[in-house]
Amino acid sequence: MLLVLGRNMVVGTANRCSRLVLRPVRSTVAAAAPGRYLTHQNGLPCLPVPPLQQTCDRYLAALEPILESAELECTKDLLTKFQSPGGVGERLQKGLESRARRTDNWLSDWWLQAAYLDFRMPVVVHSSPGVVLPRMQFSDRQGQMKFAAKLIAGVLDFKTMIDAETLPVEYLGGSPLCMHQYYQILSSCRIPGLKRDSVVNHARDPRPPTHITVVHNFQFFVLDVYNSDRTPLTVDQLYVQLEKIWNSSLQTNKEPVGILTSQHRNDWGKAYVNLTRDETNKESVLAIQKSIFTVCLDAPMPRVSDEMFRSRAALQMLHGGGSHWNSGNRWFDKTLQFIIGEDGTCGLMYEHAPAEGPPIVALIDHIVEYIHTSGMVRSPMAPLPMPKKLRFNVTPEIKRDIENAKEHMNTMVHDLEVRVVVFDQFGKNVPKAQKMSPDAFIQIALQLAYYRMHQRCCSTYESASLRMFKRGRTDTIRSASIDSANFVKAFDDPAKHNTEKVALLEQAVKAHRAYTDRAIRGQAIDRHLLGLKLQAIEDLASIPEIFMDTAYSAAQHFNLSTSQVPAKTDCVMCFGPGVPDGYGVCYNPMAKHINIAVSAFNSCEETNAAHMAKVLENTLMDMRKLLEETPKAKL
Ligand code: COA
Ligand code: HC5
Repeated sequence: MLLVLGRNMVVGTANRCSRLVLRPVRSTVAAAAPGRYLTHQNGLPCLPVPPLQQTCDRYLAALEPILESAELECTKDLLTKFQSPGGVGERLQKGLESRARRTDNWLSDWWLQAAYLDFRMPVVVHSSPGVVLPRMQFSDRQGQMKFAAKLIAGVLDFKTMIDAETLPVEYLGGSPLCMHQYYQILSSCRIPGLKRDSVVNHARDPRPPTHITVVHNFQFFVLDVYNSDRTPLTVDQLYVQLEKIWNSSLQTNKEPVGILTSQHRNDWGKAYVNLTRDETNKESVLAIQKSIFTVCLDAPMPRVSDEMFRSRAALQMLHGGGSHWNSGNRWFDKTLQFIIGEDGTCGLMYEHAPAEGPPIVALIDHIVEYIHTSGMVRSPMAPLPMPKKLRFNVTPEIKRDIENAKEHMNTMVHDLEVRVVVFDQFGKNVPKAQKMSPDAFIQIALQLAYYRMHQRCCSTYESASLRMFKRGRTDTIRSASIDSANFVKAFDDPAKHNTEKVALLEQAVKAHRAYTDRAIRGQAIDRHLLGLKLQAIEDLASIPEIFMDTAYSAAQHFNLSTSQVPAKTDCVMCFGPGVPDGYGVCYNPMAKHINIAVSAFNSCEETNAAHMAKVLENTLMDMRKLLEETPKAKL
């Protein structure tokens, strides 16, 4: 079973370019046997600290397309001063280098704090991504529960590999990747604090959890998913247990205690203290936090056209539709929440602190394969105990916190617009045929689409994996470059010849791919700059001027926040914009089509997700047309 399902984990084949690849399990189960995990991890290189001058030079180049020249001159002076011999930069760089010698990864703990645990905005919309699976073939309650049972069995099957440390090692650009994140996604949960959050992981407890939590009609249940002989419950057994849960949570008037987790983190931190003062509540919260994962059996959502189905599903994954729909049917702090509706909607949302998208997507690919290969095998039905309902005592104060959370959630729901499109004109095939990196091609199309809508270039974030390094997370590929700016300004200029436009496109794509290669090898600028800033906070009485500069805030104001998350499954991932006047764009490029989700805030006059999605589709087609109609310039 492990081998068959394991083989399905292959998400690509080794190639000369950088792409996440799970090595076929037949050869790697042996290589990744228990105990080998640590050997593998210990063999990974440590994240380097890039040279100071290199980062300063590249930072200046990255500012060029997004700043006016007068501002740029001012920043240039600040940078010269910063990196002068014996100056502040040198001192901080030495501090960072020393930190790198003392730790496995000079960045990862800082990154976890700065990007997640210190971030006080709600995790809903502002941090937690969603994954929308293709619409499943069920349209009633029985179908919903049968599917949930299979999904749970699929996750438990994946967990067997995690527990046995036999997960195949992933590769990127020919290099083995850090597998640490896979061990962080089950049995873990975020916990709110008054000023800073934390994450707990119970997977390595002396008695690791054997239960999941199931939530239906805002009521939480503990479902033990292992038999007394430690074998996982069969799909059949799980189905019977889910029916019991369903039938004992038919009331629809329960207080949505889970909606508290959607609040601003400081508010939730205060409400948490209040909630957990009561012993029963404390035990219930602990049971959710410790559970292996959560399954949300959602109430039906408003019907929409087939065209809008995935967009509505994306919203259901990101926020649940508001307090009148499914937003109370969640525990947003839970690392993994699978969400299943009655009408074939399914997907998940995950709390981002412990891991990036790729491990989550590998799990999804595994579950989908599992669901297709496993039937409802009838197993002998020894009676199982009734899943335990988690009780909450709701005092007037808690009730008030819930009402505040509901109101705030509904404001967020009204503000978020998401448009999912399946761009079906081409996928990775067309850029590959043009000898271009598909990811770079899509990123440059995004640059052009933004320029067409807003008549300017903007600071752009694309996630790059740092998992070539021990405990690596991400760095930023700044897709707005001098080369992309030259291209987007020329594209709609009738005075320019097509051969020139093609040459500029080729140059922009090449430059993007080169940036990507530097980023995944730990030579990008954003995390280094963050490290220098945090080192300054630790070492100095004042923050260096380069971080107080308006150029620095402009560079951090990512109007385009983007990420490629490839999957074998025909799914789409989504997340909210990074800034009030920005877009969140997540895409899954398949061989012949691209699934794209674009988000924006309704409260911002200038942005419009549906319009951006349309412009992006047109732009992709225009770029192909240009390439196909223009004879290549002789170089
Ligand atoms: N000519 C022909 N083919 C090319 C090519 C070229 N010039 N350049 C690349 N290709 C091919 C590659 O070989 C690869 O082939 P495959 O489909 O057989 O695997 C394919 O095109 C894709 O390569 P490319 O589009 O260049 O992108 P990538 O797969 O290397 O991905 C990143 C780039 C930045 C997405 C990747 O490096 C990364 O970091 N991924 C992780 C991102 C992440 O963590 N996201 C989630 C954050 S929560
Ligand atoms: C299920 C996949 C979700 C992708 C989420 C993602 O890309 O998060 C980025 C993480 C990072 O460190 O780059 C952050 N981003 C949403 C701002 C792009």
